[in-house]
Amino acid sequence: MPLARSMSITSLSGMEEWDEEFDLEDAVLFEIAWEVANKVGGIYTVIQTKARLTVEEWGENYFLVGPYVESNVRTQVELIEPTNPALKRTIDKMNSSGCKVYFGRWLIEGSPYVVLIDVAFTAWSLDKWKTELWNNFSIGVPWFDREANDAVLFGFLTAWLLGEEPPHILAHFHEWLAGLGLALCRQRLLPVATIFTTHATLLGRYLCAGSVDFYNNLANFNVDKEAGDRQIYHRYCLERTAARCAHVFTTVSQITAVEAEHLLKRKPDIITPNGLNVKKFSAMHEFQNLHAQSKNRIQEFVRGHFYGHLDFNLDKCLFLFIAGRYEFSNKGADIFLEALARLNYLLRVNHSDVTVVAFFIMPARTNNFNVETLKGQAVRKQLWDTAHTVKERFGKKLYESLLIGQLPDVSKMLDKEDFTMMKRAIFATQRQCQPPICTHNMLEDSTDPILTCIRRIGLFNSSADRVKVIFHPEFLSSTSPLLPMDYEEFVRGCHLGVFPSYYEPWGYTPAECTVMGIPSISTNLSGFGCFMEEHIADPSAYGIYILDRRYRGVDESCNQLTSYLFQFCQQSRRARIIQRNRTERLSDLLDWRYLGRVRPLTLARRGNVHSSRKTSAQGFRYPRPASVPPSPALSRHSSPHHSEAEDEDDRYDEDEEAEKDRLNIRQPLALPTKKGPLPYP
Ligand code: G6P
Ligand code: 1S3
Repeated sequence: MPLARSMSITSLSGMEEWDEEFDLEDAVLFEIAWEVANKVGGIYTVIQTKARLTVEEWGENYFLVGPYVESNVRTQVELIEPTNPALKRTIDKMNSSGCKVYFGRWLIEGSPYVVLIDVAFTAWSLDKWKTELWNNFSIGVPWFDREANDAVLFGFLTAWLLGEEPPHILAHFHEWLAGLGLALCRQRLLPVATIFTTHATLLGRYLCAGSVDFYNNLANFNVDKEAGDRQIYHRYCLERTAARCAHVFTTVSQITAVEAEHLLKRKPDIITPNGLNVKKFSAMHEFQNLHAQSKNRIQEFVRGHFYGHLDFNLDKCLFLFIAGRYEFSNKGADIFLEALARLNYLLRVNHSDVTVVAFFIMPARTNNFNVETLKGQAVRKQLWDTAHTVKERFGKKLYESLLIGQLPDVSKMLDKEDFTMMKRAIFATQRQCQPPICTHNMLEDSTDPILTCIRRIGLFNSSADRVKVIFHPEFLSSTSPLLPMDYEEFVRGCHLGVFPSYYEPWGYTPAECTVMGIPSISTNLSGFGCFMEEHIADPSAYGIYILDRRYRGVDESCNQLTSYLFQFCQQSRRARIIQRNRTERLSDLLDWRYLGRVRPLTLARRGNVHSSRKTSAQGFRYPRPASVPPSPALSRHSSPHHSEAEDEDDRYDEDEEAEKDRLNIRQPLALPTKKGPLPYP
């Protein structure tokens, strides 16, 4: 039986002495994760956004520990000599014993120190450490699981780093990939106070991705068998060991706490919702301007992508998107596509003049952009250049005519050459095929879940379709030749983020939308959705739509999603602007500064908590916007239902509305001083 199962979590071996001598000045905080300076998923965002505040709090005594990945280090890390003498001695010793450990500053806000471990360099120890893992924990890791092998190397090297010359150490480990280091600290009786945060359970992720009624069967799963059936038993053991051994076990949402209790067999001691590093603009209109600027850039891309088929009004075009790790059903891409097909039907039968372009930003295996997509942008550029050249020539003739005191003969301003140039450019826009769905050449095109679903529902970007789909199977980058925007710019330019996840412990994507003032759809199975439902009286009035995936069947949820989307498409521009203002006002709620980060010191001082399972924001509730009339019949602005005509005699002035809301909301949220009270009672 793995040690974790038999080890009592209250046996805080090695900690008693540490607790007695505890002095804040001496304490050093290590935060250990595979995603330190290494973007894989959401944990990167947690650590990166929290860094500035943690550095403010811990100063020179804060160190992040992650894997050494050369390409990341070249672009994100400045390597320097270790600043802490004890840590320097440890790193020197490890390096002279056949390891490669680097020290540097991660070039993000707060510039935290990072210790980066080259696990591959120590692969020669793998067999020895696996034997030790088996002897001490009864966990056997198969040779072919590269990720688990890395986790073993990373775990032993982390424990070596922490155990060599331990000062008063608090070590916060994230997710199973980093968890073995924690278990080793406990097994070796190191005087290290440990915290383990799970951001998703392995089994939860795997079970949800299959055809399992997950939430109704949480208590009934035979966890060992389920893990074995999916060939992840060894990974599961590593995860469960870390959760069981930690002095303090945390997770990011209530829903994942329940999941962890059943699947990892330990109830989290505290729930720590994820925050963001929110930057507020001094003027409200500033983020609205940014929306307009970014939207223009997306429109440019769309002009190129749909060249030859631009038979829709871009001014009446709404940009929707889903983004994240490519887990087709876990992230709800399946029901989003189905709802888009239904929306397409509704917009068509209602003769709507709105066109929806839905972007899917989910990385998959590709061998680069496809020719047709690149050609689209080239054609657009050529048209732009042609228009520019003709404009220059036109301007020159006009100028010369004015110089000699004559009004120009407009019919002669464009000559044959100009017309030939323009005709040639127009001919180049002719196209025999439909605008592509996918921007890249997919390696698994015929089996790809998004493409397969699109083939089934028939959303092929045809002229008659009011809903167009663009699948960009790569994360966005400002250096892309196709869509040169980074993710933040892209989100700002969109109208609605759609994240109908089935499995989502937290869900950063809708949170990021919120702080940028972009409405979003999440679900009551996501940590974020539940958190917002708990803390906001009328979430949809703030542009936070929460889909019911908990108590409804898939088809019903899909209908609800379709109705949210259809209602959103019926909003006037004015209503969208007001809604964005409201959404943006929620950003304080998601700021690390007010969200009460995991205070490792407090947790560690408690040694171990007797499970209270509280969230740091418990009790607080955002009121509905003052300007939303209480009766649903009058509540036009809180509901996207109302029509353009209704807007004509709109009695809400945007500024007046903002002022009412400010008086209602800002007051209770008067921001606390650093040491002052949190806005949550
Ligand atoms: C922002 C800009 C406005 C623009 C509007 C477009 O609010 O400040 O100038 O008209 O965005 O909103 P829409 O929802 O149509 O993209
Ligand atoms: C996980 O990343 P994911 O997208 O694989 O951790 C994130 C940070 O806690 C969380 O937001 C997300 O729901 C989890 O799924």
